[in-house]
Amino acid sequence: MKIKRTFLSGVAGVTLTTVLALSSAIALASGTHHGGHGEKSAIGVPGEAVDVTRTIDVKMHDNYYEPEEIAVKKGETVRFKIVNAGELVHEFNIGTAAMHAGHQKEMMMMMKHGVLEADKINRGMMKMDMGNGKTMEHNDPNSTLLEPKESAEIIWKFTDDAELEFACNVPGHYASGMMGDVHFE
Ligand SMILES: [Cu+2]
Repeated sequence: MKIKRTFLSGVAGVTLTTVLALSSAIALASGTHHGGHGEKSAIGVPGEAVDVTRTIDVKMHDNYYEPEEIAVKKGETVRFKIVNAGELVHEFNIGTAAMHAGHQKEMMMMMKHGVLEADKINRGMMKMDMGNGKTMEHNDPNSTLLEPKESAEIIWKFTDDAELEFACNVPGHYASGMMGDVHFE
């Protein structure tokens, strides 16, 4: 995906249609490489409590995770116990680099609309229609967004050994290094 971004910025003069056609061809190629039908399925699926074989404690600080990296096995169901030990809002989100990049834009909008503040989440506002039939609700099973001192659990089944990262997409946090790799053993 880093290659794609560089590619896009390098061909600013080419028509948008051409760029889109080329970049989707690249996306398809990398999707095939990971053996999945699109990135969404490759990141895994929400897990069942009965299948949990391991618990990983994750502490979120300003602005880094403890641990910095995570190792899992393909097919494993992991319970993540996530605590926000920092003084800022943080997110724990399992996805690909491209998914995180997309989510960062959404979070930027949330901050712009006052839904998200540096140390506060205005959850009531998340249900508001943004005028396009969409809300800014954040209840995806692969992520949790927490205020300072809040905690949450995510049970996740890693179905594919895709190139995954856990990351915080609160504006500025990913760029300052609040992300880590998911390694497959
Ligand atoms: Cu953060």
